[in-house]
Amino acid sequence: MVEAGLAEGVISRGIERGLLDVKVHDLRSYTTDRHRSVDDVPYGGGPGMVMKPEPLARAVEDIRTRRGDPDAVVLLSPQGRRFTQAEAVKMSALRHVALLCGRYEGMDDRIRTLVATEELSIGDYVLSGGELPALVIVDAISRLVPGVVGDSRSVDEDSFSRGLLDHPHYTRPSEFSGHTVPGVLLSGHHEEVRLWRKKTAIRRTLERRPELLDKAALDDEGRAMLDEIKKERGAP
Ligand code: JBZ
Repeated sequence: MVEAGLAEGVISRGIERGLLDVKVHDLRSYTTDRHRSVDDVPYGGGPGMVMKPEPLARAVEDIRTRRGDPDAVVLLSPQGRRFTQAEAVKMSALRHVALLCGRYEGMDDRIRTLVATEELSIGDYVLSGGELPALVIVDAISRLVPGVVGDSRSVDEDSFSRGLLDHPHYTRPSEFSGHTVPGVLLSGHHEEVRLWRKKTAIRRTLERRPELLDKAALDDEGRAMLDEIKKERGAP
């Protein structure tokens, strides 16, 4: 699952260009028993299986030996703090990150206390393992590595780097199914386009994710736009 995700899109381009180096470790190759078991029954009983600590600990030891000490050993788990764009920015400055993916009902907690340096979750929904969260994190970090995304202006303009939702986008044709493109975008007036995009981004954020506006660093112009939008909408 992880190899398939790494072989596509932005991540695979970053790897091809030598800007990223991602290695997947199969926990079964760190087992010693005949059945190559990575899980066992839970102490205390109950349904489901728990990941054994030894294969994970040996895998991280192998990483330390072959590739040097990681700057962070991140355990992916629903109990972790939320992975946000701010976390992605911090992690993109690190040289070497190990991501530990669980399967089954969970992991022996001694991996968290003895091996991991952080615990992260990508969001509040039930997943069957940490592999997709790990890919999400690799994708978010990779696009912040200089050169991975062709045009760095796209990265700077990405919705959450400004703390706001994105403005609407349009391309040709100018009329589709009876719906036209906002005239300002066809006008060629760059300053008016800039103002329209900024205001629609703020309006959408207010309508859909108002809590983001509390943290967004709006400049004087943005705050004036927000006041205007609130006036246009009438009493809250
Ligand atoms: C995550 C058992 O392994 C899991 C299961 C669910 C899960 C993770 C790992 S990481 N959910 C999340 O990021 O929310």
